[in-house]
Amino acid sequence: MFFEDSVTMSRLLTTLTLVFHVIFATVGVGIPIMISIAEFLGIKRNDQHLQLLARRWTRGMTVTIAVGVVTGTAIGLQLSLLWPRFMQIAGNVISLPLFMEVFAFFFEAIFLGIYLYTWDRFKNPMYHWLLSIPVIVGSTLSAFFITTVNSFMNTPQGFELDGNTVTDINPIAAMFNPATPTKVFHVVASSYLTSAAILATIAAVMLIKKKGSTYHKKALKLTVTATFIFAILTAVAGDLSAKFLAEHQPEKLAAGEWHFETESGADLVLFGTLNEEGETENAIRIPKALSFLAYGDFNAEVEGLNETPEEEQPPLWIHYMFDLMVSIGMYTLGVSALFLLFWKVKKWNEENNILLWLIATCGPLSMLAIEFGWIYAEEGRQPWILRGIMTVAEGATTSNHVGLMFILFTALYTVLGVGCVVVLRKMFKDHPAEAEFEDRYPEVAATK
Ligand code: HEB
Ligand code: HEB
Repeated sequence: MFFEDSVTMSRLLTTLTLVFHVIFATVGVGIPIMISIAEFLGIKRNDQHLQLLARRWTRGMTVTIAVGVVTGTAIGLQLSLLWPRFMQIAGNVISLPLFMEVFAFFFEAIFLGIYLYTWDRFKNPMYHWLLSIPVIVGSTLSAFFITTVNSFMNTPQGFELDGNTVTDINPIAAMFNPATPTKVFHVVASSYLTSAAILATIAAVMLIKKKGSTYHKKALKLTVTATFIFAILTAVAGDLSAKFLAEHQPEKLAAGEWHFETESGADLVLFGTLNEEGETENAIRIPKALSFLAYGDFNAEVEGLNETPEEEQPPLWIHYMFDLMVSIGMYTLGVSALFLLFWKVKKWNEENNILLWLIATCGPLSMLAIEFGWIYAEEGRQPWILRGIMTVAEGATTSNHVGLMFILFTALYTVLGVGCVVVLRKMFKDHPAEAEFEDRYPEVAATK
């Protein structure tokens, strides 16, 4: 039974934990920059609505951070428990950034604490705004360090392997491996995008429910503009990631694109199905686009999956993960562009329900794209846990109690997830923005 197979169960438990953690990690990385932008513009334009936005977003973030810490700690624990042989090698080489992530987190947490408790304490509010910078730096560094670890799994370097012993360790070379630049860029950009999109969703939903006010209209404009900018950044980073794969992990790109034979001027295959002979059917083919995506040249040669030995090929279903991720990216870019366009042409945005609904879908879809992106990146590395060095099966524990752990952790995440939603809803429902605005800025509220 698969329930007793320790490799399968270890993979399932790790997947469950990461899928859950990444929701909170993404928000933890992206919301600080949105808070900072809102506060900065609020001070510059003397706009109390924007300042209130920053305050309320900060309050919400403290709740998601708490969950992020618990799930992050669960990952740390599980890494040693479930992947002891992997950690034996990786722990030696890559423990520096693993440790540094904890450091970055403390850095972020300390400044977030100061930020939270020093609103209205400075004569010049810009000093308070300055405190948001170390929060951004801390959370983005957190993503940087942890992503270097993941990059290392894809392109391991910075050590020699002599049987089972690791020698010649160079932690800096391990951290700055070939996968690091594109992965860090794409992870950070997509976290910013997703956070902006989620905040846009909230504003749009409030306006659809006609519970919206000036506060939510301003929130909508700010968050959709940010969504647009970060969607462009994410697309640029994604393009660079594909070029990285073409050079360093061709089998991941080939499996993701259903590109089986090496050829120049390779077509890009979108969606479709595979028949019994393993041929692609019902797909949209964009001539030569894969060559362009991979090398910026329509006639470049792209390595096919057939060059990789069969037992080292990633699963072919990751094709759908890639296509869905890219489609969502294009969708958020399109919707936010449409909104900005109409903003210039006509000021009927916040009353147009169709546009509001389109924006409302961007947040949840972006979060899905994050999950699809990680699944693509991780499944695309299979069967390796350390590409070319150790397979997932070799890295796993042989304990047969993982099944029980799986049940316990599922229960934990259910409680955390439900708790988080309940607390956030209570926090914001019981204290609507308009009421808080009137409390805080009675003179301004009276004139508007
Ligand atoms: Fe993590 C936490 C991010 C993965 C471990 N993270 C955390 C945080 C963040 C993050 C931001 C903080 C909290 C909040 O803010 O919310 N991560 C991240 C990302 C990723 C990750 C982006 C990718 C997916 N992690 C991870 C992994 C691991 C981890 C893989 C393992 C190793 N985390 C962690 C921990 C924690 C966290 C442990 C808690 C805190 C401390 O540091 O202690
Ligand atoms: Fe992404 C991953 C591309 C969009 C999120 N991506 C990934 C990859 C690639 C890509 C190639 C792999 C890498 C490696 O493995 O190294 N994308 C892309 C493109 C696009 C995109 C081309 C279009 C524009 N994404 C996107 C979006 C999102 C994302 C929209 C969200 C929001 N991704 C992602 C993630 C991941 C990916 C999270 C995982 C991590 C890495 O980087 O890897």
